Amino acid sequence: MNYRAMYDLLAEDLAQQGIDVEAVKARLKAQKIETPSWGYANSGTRFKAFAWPGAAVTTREKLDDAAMVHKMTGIAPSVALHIPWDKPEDNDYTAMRQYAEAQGIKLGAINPNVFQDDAYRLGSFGNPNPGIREMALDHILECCEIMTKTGSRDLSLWFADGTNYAGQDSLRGRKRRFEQGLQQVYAHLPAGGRMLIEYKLFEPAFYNTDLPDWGTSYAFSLKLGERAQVLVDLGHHAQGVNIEQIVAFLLDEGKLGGFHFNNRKYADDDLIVGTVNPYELFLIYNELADAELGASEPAHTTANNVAYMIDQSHAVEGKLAPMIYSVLNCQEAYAKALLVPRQKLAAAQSEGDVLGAHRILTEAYRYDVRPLLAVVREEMGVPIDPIAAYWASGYEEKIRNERGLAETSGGYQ
Ligand code: PSV
Ligand code: MN
Repeated sequence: MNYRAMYDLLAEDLAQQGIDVEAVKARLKAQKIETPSWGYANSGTRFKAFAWPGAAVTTREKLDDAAMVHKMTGIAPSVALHIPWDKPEDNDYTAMRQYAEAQGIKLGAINPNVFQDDAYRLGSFGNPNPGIREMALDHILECCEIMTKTGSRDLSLWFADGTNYAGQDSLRGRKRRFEQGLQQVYAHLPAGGRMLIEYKLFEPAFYNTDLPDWGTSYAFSLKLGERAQVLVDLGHHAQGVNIEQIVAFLLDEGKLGGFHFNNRKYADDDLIVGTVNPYELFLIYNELADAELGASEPAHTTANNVAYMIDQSHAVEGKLAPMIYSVLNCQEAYAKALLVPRQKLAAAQSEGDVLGAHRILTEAYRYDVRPLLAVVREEMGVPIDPIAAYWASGYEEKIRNERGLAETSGGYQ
């Protein structure tokens, strides 16, 4: 692809639309997507986990892989941790942080795990047994302390809580127990720390989940205070839900804290973002870009503090290449969103020009942004084609030879 010539044509066209291409490039260079430590380890469905040759087992290996994704893309500078999957045997999170920084990345959001222990069969914060609720609280408070050592801003909370049968437990009781648990955590957030509350419509509980939708997370975050915000995991909605509208609402209320990118064509959330519906991803980024660029508060401030994270652990398509692909899909969606001529769009909207407004938006989506991204990457000093560069780097063969086929996932060594 002669991307230079194509870029010149595109830049000329954008100038005519009144879009400052240098400002677009600056925003693209500042974009950040966090990758998950658990995305580099083996995983699968509840029927089978197919081991991938070279998949990471230790947290060091996961950090090495995340650093490689950052090296290829230039926009994945941090990695989310899952505790206890990433708990060091000696509890030395400072050493873990130093190791990550030596690889050129930072430690990101801390994800407590209150769903894997046998004690959590009937839930964590929702559990009818106060002793189990206490155990969950202790673990999450330990995670708050870990945040100070890892330098993490975000405590990312997801609960597997819920019930499977009508009458199994009191729905109002569970709601109140949750409220109490979250309040106790909120009171212990470290200075500068935030609490992100994730929701999921079903699974592993199927009659009800205690945090089933954005409205529930929003209501709790409102009661808790301004350091509690909502985390939108793209996989956790029913098929027809208009996610961009949820994003717009939360932005406007100053309550959008973060994303877990993936794809909702799965009964969980581990498919590469933007592979089935790149237009939807563009529409989500369009809301974000609109808030970022607009002067209206609190949407503007909120949009500039969103934690963009991937939550995918690929089962059949390898590990690093799909992670790079996911980062690039977010980059492409953001690039297109930045090309929307917002004044023109606002004018068409206020005139009630239904089709005109729709066309202005979709024309931006139809731009081929590959030449723009090639130039951005060239200027950032990262490979112009990150996927091809990854395959050519020899990294996949290296980890395959060094690590072999692991049966397990997890553990920091
Ligand atoms: C649950 O499905 C989830 O989306 C939560 O974010 C967890 O932290 C993550 O997956 C990994 O289990
Ligand atoms: Mn998630």
